[in-house]
Amino acid sequence: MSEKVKTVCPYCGVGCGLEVMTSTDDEKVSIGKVMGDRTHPSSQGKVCVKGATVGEAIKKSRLEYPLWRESLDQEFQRISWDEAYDKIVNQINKVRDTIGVDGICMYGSGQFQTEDYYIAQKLFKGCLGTNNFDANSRLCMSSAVSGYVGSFGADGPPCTYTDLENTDCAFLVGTNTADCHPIVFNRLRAYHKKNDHVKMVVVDPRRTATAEAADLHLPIRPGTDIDLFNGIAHLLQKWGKIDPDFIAQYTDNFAHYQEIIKDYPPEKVAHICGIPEADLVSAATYWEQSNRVISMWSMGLNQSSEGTAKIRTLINLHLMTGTIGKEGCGPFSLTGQPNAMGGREAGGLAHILPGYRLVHNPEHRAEVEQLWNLPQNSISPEAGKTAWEAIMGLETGEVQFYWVAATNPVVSMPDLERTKKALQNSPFTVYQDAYFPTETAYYAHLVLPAAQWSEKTGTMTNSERVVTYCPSFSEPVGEGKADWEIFAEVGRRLGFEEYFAFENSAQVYDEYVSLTKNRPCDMSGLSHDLLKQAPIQWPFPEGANPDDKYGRRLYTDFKFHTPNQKAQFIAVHSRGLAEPPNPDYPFVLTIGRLYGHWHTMTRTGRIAKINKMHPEPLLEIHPKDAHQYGIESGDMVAITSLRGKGIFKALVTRAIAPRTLFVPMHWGFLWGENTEANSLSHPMACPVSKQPELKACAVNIARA
Ligand SMILES: Nc1nc2c(c(=O)[nH]1)N[C@H]1C(S)=C(S)[C@@H](COP(=O)(O)OP(=O)(O)OC[C@H]3O[C@@H](n4cnc5c(=O)[nH]c(N)nc54)[C@H](O)[C@@H]3O)O[C@H]1N2
Ligand SMILES: Nc1nc2c(c(=O)[nH]1)N[C@H]1C(S)=C(S)[C@@H](COP(=O)(O)OP(=O)(O)OC[C@H]3O[C@@H](n4cnc5c(=O)[nH]c(N)nc54)[C@H](O)[C@@H]3O)O[C@H]1N2
Ligand code: SF4
Ligand SMILES: [Mo]
Repeated sequence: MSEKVKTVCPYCGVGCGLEVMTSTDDEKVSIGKVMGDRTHPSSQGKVCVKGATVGEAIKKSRLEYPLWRESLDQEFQRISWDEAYDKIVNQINKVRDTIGVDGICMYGSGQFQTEDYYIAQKLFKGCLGTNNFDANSRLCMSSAVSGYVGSFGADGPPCTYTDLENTDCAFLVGTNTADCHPIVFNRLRAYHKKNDHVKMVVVDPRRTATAEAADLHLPIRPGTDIDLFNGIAHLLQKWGKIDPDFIAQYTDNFAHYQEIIKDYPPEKVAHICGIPEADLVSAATYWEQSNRVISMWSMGLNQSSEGTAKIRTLINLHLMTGTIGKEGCGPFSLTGQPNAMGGREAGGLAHILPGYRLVHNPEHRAEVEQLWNLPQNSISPEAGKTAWEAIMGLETGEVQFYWVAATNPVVSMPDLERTKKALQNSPFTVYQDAYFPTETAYYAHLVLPAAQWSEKTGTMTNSERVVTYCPSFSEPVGEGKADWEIFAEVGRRLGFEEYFAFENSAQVYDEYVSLTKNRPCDMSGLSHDLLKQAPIQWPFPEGANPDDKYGRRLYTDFKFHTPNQKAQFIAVHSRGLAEPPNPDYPFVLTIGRLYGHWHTMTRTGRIAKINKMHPEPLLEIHPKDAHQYGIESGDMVAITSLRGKGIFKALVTRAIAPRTLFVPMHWGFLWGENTEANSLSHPMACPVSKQPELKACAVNIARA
């Protein structure tokens, strides 16, 4: 028997709708062809190579049973779930009784479904009373979150993808959209091609596939985005292309900002950014001549030691020109992971709570305590440990129970050698993943088999706030369980039975959406039953019209979530890179992504078509630098930083700015020798968002 199932792609934050062909033989379901779902509003039937091939790796190399070892030098032994739960509960209780509950940490993921996220928050922040839940989104989206919160008073990307098809100018900064958000890029590109007046500007030190398609590419020096934005603002101000009514009625702090941007004449800015002055003027002219401007960004801005300030200075440009809350306008953060957005909504970072609430806000804590039926002051007023702070806690011994789920930090965390040492110091690491082995399994005491996409039911929210229902349509492999079920069972065994009395994920979802009521991300009108019919964009409060599912942007009334409802300008100068190039390490290394591979390759490394596309990681280097060091394409090059080293094959190319190098992040120690990019990177982070500067570290090179 064969069937067609609708779901969402489990890779990137574009959130493409998929139709998966399944066939059932002897009650065993196998996954067949995967196609785009034409009825999905976000993707309209399109998919990229990752979505199209996802079925091929779902059942390969899976972890089937819980495995345990007393210490990292021993072999794993199979144990039962009962034994695994006992070990977790015993260690949690031991840590609570000895060093206290803040010795317990979870490190989760934007690849959780919202239901997984929600149950983990309830267990950690509510029942246990520690905010030590952070996610890989700390390395990914946290600057976007704090940028929106700072400027608008709440998180939430205000745009919808339809704005891409109604703009006069798309301003893409620090995003290789063509490779990393391909279907969003296709929508924009098709519209751009059809409409001569529409401009596309790309700001990126590399000439990426995205930059190739642009009318104007600004290959700025890494880390000079704030200078560029302040420089554009300087010109707009000088030309009088600002919206004084909008500024007066709907914003604060413009006068201070005006003072700051005086310091940014074009000749100075062009020099700092390393671009021709004429190109800077062209970029500002596009803003000037366009009534509708949409900006898009991802890791080139977020992964920065001044990530929040970068995003807020970009938002400044929208505030001064009144390009927000209107069709074809707005500052649009592209989320990386399939459910990074759901994680934000459910409170899945160490400083936030479900429903876009903040740990530091006493009213927010009280509301959540009440909704959870917990005694007053159950939720700690202190933000928990961020991704990197938890690693530091393992180093010092402050963390004695470390639970990792749906992320592979032994590839993706900064300063990998230090990360590995810290993990070796961990008395108890639980690692919950679908695949085995992965690099992180080598550092775990207990590994738990997770059911993954296609094997568990839940929801995910994409970059434009569209929530899609993802049903289970095949059996978990071995004894794999949904993440939320594992968290709930641990909660029950810790004595919190009444808080985790859920029979299925639909019930979890019903409780979760009730916590969003009257919040900026109100989705209290959603349920699994409703979402089974079609994906729906939030806000979607109880009683919302079910026919009005898509195409709504935020802030159409220009009322923001700050106390006086006004958006806030920020007036700042750049502090530059945390680790600038210097005589010993004269290059800036930037680490990012390739079109075909997904992160640490647990799925895409097992797909023949994708491996053929990208057989190995290459080091991109400019011909001028290559010549100076006697390097030719194909030569092996040793890269060193203060923290570690790597050896990569060179690709000499003009697609990268001189004195800047690029390597992909994907190849951990299981997939290559000396190809761990993050052994070079550093953990220095934005002071507001605590997001590490994964996009830039100082390195030296030599022929290997
Ligand atoms: N194929 C593929 N797609 C993916 C993923 C994947 O693994 N593979 N992962 C998903 C996830 S989780 C994420 S977060 C997104 C990431 O999506 P992107 O952010 O688009 O991807 P990156 O390659 O990490 O970085 C984007 C660009 O930032 C540029 N950059 C570096 N430094 C600076 C700077 O100082 N200023 C500016 N303006 N630009 C700079 C880099 O040159 C790079 O081209 O992709 C998502 N989509
Ligand atoms: N230098 C540098 N470092 C970076 C970045 C960069 O640009 N430069 N990008 C950063 C960013 S933005 C991100 S998002 C991270 C990504 O880094 P990671 O999160 O480490 O990467 P993934 O390979 O996506 O890891 C997800 C894991 O979850 C497993 N998995 C999949 N589905 C499920 C499930 O349903 N349940 C469970 N329990 N497991 C599941 C997969 O097998 C995989 O092992 O890397 C960060 N690190
Ligand atoms: S663009 Fe993203 S969501 Fe769409 S198919 Fe590709 S990886 Fe999946
Ligand atoms: Mo990400």
